[in-house]
Amino acid sequence: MANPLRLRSLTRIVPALLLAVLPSAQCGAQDAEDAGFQGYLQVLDAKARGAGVTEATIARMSEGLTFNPKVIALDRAQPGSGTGGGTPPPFAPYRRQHVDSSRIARGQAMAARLSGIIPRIEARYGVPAPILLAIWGHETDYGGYSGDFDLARSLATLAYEGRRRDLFAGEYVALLKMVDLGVPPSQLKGSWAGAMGNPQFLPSMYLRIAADGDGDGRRDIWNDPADTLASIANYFRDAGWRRGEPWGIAASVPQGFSWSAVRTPLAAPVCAPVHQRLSSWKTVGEWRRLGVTPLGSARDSMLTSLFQPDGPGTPAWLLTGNYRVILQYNCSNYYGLSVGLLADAIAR
Ligand SMILES: [Ca+2]
Repeated sequence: MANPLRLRSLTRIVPALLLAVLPSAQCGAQDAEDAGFQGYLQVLDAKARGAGVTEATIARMSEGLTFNPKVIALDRAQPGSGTGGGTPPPFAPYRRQHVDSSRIARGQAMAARLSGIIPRIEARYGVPAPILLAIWGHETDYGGYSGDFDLARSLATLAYEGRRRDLFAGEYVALLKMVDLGVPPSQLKGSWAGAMGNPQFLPSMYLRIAADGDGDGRRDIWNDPADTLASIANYFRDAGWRRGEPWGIAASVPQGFSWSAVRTPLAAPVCAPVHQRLSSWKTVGEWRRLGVTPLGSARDSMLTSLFQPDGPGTPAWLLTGNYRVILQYNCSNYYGLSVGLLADAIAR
């Protein structure tokens, strides 16, 4: 089973600027690439057949499919696939960009518009609606953009290129299974890395997690807000969101606080650099004894880790296990914090 943390990190929206600076197609090389690609499509077809996909769908989806060099260029431009390392950028500008007044207001307007269905979804999955809306707001700006790459073409190209062949071959087969389940192929557009719809699910995630929020028998994560929220909620419940627990709480850290004493001794099996920036786990009561004070009410027995992304004298947070669930959706501390803060602002 592919690791969902890595899957999520592939689905970031890459600035449109990048597209503008891609080299123009090198025709000879591309012809050779296309020939190899056409051969590889037969391998994918066989995999799909082995997984029980119908012949009609296999033929329909692979017909006329071509290699997409733009997808490979975008993949190679990803953070972590070459450049990177060094000091992390500051959080404050990220926060200003993602937790802005417009995104807050539109989240609140969406909450008001969906007030008829929200209580049912919250009761069923145990995840607060502001968290679901904040994810939706981060992923696609509440459906404002969800990508227009042809997903069959993107996934087959990434599988053919081979850096993560098993992962993307599996996603290609999952995409075909969606068609067998009745999802119209015209719907299958998304990010260059294969994420689609309001919650930016990969095909395997759609098959496993997408939910029917309005009970019409379809799981429409592209157009239906109820299905969108229920699907994100189902993801969170599945990832271990604890009902009734916050994601975190702002905290004040005393001057001269000794960070070295609270450094985490654990190396996370996945996404280690992200988890490494968070302190060891302590109860709120233990943090209080170290002089770290929650800025609001917090149960003394609640287990949290401390994070002060921009260093001494800047905002800090005590983060619960639910914060780590947000990281499972997209493994980035700034994403996680920004989702939590947007959710708090929407709830206000
Ligand atoms: Ca539905």
